[in-house]
Amino acid sequence: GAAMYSAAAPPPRRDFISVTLSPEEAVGAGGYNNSKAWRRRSCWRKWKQLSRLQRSVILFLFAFLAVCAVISYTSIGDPWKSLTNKALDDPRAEAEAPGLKLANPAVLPAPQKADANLGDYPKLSPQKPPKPPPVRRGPSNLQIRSLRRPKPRQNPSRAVEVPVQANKEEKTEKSVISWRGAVIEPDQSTEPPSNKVKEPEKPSSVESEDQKEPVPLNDRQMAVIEAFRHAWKGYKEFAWGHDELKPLSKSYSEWFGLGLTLIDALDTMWILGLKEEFEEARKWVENDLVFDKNVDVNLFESTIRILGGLLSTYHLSGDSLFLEKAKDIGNRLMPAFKTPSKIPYSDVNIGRGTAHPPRWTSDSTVAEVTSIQLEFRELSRLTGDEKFQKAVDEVMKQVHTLSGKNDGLVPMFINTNSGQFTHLGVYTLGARADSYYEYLLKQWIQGGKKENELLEDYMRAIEGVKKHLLQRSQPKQLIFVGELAHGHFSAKMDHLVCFLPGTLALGAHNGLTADHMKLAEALIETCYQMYAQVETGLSPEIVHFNLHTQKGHKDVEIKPADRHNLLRPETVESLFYMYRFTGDKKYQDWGWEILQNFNKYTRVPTGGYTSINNVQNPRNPEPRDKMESFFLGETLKYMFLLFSDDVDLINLDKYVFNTEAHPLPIWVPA
Ligand code: DMJ
Repeated sequence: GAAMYSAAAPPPRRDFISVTLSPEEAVGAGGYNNSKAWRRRSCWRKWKQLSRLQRSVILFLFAFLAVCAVISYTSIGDPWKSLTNKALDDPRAEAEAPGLKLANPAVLPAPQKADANLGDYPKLSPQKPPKPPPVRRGPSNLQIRSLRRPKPRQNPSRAVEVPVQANKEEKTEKSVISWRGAVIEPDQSTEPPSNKVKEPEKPSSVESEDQKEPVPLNDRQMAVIEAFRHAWKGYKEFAWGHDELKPLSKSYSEWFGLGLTLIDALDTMWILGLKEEFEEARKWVENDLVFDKNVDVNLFESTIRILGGLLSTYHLSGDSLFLEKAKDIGNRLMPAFKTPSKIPYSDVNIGRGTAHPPRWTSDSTVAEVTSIQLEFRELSRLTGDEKFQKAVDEVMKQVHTLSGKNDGLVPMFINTNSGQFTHLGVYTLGARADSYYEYLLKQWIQGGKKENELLEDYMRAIEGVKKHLLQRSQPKQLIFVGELAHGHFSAKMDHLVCFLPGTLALGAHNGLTADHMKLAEALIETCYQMYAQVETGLSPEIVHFNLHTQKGHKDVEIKPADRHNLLRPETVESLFYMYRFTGDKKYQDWGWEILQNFNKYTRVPTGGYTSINNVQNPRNPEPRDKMESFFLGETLKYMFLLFSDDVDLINLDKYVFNTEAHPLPIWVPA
């Protein structure tokens, strides 16, 4: 190649000849004047011919041009960037994609559809507590299908508009209610009721009934139906129309002589879909239930079981017979409120229209006078007669302002003359105080979450529980609710207290602090252990928790006087709420264990179930020969609801259960 080059090229210069040429270049070099090699050579030659100064000037110019090029490149990017910012500054863009502008614009691509990025940005409604996972797992409706009920005999939906006292006090402001960490979003609460009373709207469950697909019952629900039928068999055969079955002696006992078990069980039969049994019981109510009797009844017990049972059955069935009976008993109970203080007496003679306190005292029980409100308030709403509501609201108003509370915790007695608490200094969530706390929350829910005093009292009381009554047991560290007597803590807990986890969970579901749900979860575990740690797997009436580790000792200790079981509902009730709100199947499993143990130790072969005297002796639990009405009214009802996956089977956003498990409607705006 060098030879060919030298033949065609000008005389070589050493430094130049050293350039390596490919054959093609050589050809080109020989053949074409405008070849790259030639141009390169001539440029280089010219460069070499320049003076040092000239070269410096040229180099400077090159450098200057390079700087200009960089600057102009940057300014070419600017219109791109400003376009992006313009789009973000556009208020319409902001409206379409709120919050988008706050994102780092540097990383934004060209403007794009606003909602493409929205999923990444949480909506700003932080006051709503996170919803529990939906529990509905099967086809909806059960109640409806299972009701297999008669058509309502009378459509109760005609509106009668009458003013009601409590509604006059309504405050329509929609401010956020807040109490020491409890925040209730106004949107969550229902509209304040109008000041007109309505005949009941057809309950939603009844309305939608015919359109809903039947939900097949599962095996556990079938087992509850079987248990109910077995209990009913005994009642029907040996105690029909009487208060309680005595299943061993195949007879009955009377308390008020008003068919207590039959009335308490009416809505359970409805919910379980026991149409024939329901029809038969209805006939008894129509033909044989007479309140015009010279008999003393306990105001609280007859309100929660009879008035409550009749009202809920009326709502579920739409049958006006039950409303008529409810009005009758409601009116007959009113003399109880004629006291110097307006705090009602414990007993009423429903035939004579007279009332009196127990023989030995003029005191009433606090839980009793504060756990009749749901029923009387609903009776006012249904009848348009405000006297029922006025009477029970007056009690709450007085109790709200009374002294003698301890951080929201109330004593157990109240005097009907003075209207003051008595026997001060003893605080429990068990007998004589329990449902006071339950009804604070439930009245607030019933009335559409607008009666702030009720909520305040409830929240304060739960703080009081946390401050004074909670302790941990040994060895399992179970959180339990003890009692306080004149400053001394006692590790005693009634089974009755096991309503509390369910109530706390209901409050949390209605927007109260999530902290309540945590406590509910801890307490329901404790209530379950009150069954699981006992020989029969059934809880005694009262337990004492161990505060100190002792070798061979469980958390739960039982005193001989406390080892009976009355077939009470509270733990199963709370299991139902916990399952509804969490969907955690363990609660169903615990309830299933309890049902099996009731079957094992309390079932009487000839019909019925019985209370037992000794939960610690599986070989002889010592049957007591009595089936309490709440076993059918509450325990089996809550079992059935616990095993259901249908949240519309007594939807807890539409109904509130009274303390005897009778569902009453939550008041909705007119
Ligand atoms: C029922 O009558 C009610 O649940 C009441 O609130 C407490 N006692 C019994 C059930 O244990």
